[in-house]
Amino acid sequence: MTSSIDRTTTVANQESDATFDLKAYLKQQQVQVEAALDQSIAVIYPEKIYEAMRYSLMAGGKRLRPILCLASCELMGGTAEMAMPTACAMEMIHTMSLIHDDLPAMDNDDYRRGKLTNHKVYGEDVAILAGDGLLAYAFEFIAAQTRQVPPERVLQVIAKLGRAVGAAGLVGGQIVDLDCEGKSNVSLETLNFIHRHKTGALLEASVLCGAILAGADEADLQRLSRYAQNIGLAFQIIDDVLDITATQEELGKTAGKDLQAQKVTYPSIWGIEESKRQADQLIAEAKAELAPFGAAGQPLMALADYITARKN
Ligand code: GRG
Repeated sequence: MTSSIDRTTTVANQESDATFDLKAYLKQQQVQVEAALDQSIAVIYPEKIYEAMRYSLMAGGKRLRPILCLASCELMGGTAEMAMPTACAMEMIHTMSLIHDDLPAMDNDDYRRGKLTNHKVYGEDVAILAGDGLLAYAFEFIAAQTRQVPPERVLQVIAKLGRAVGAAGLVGGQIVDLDCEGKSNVSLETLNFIHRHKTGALLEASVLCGAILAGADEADLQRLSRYAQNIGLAFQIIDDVLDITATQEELGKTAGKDLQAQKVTYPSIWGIEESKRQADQLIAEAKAELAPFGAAGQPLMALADYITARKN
């Protein structure tokens, strides 16, 4: 991956078009995604598990991964309809990773998205199963619900997502993160490994799967991959900064957890100001990748800016 973390480069700072209304775009996309998610899972027998799955899935959140998936599909000439089942699957998997991450055996958190965590409401046993249920359903949902896309592209999406979620992705990042708990000598290289996998892999899969569904060629996939890897790392750097600077109300989860656990984070290595500078540099590099797409790249360009401008 190319990143300002490992090298120093001068990047032309691509500006988002001032006429692009990110707030309105996000609102409109969030409404579409919320409606599709709401339709995606019905509460049937055994109600307890479907209720627990829906509790976390419908608890809000920025819906960034589905929105990235829809935006990259549209950038590559596809439609929102083609990408919506995959966009929903991204959110199902993201939500399951949050449920499991919040468990006492992992991060042990009581609040998420401004609500009690899944295990606090339903118990640990049900929360584990709710996560498992969402994970399995995500793949079923893509396979069963995707329309107007050639089957080989759907297969490619399922393979890419499986890789992003497993030991080569989220699970691999999480295990190294757990290994680093209580250690003060975690290197920048290890920290980057953790977050490229734990956070970056699903953000990248969201962007790439949207593009694959639309039939993007290899050169565009490479370009979008570099865009996504850069916004993924910037996202985590800002997440670490917000853990220090934002309140519990703003975050919807316990603030100051990293400091409390004496976790090695980007601000603990670089300080807050340098962390923000590194994130800005990564966002500039991400946006530079979109230059060849011209005005069509505006939504992904503005979403990159949102990564560093967000308050939660
Ligand atoms: C994936 C099989 C499988 C198991 C889970 C627990 C685990 C393995 C991985 C941890 C993944 C994790 C929780 C990464 C953190 C990612 C992150 C920065 C989450 C916050 O994302 P936001 O800010 O949250 O987009 P909202 O609530 O807005 O969606």
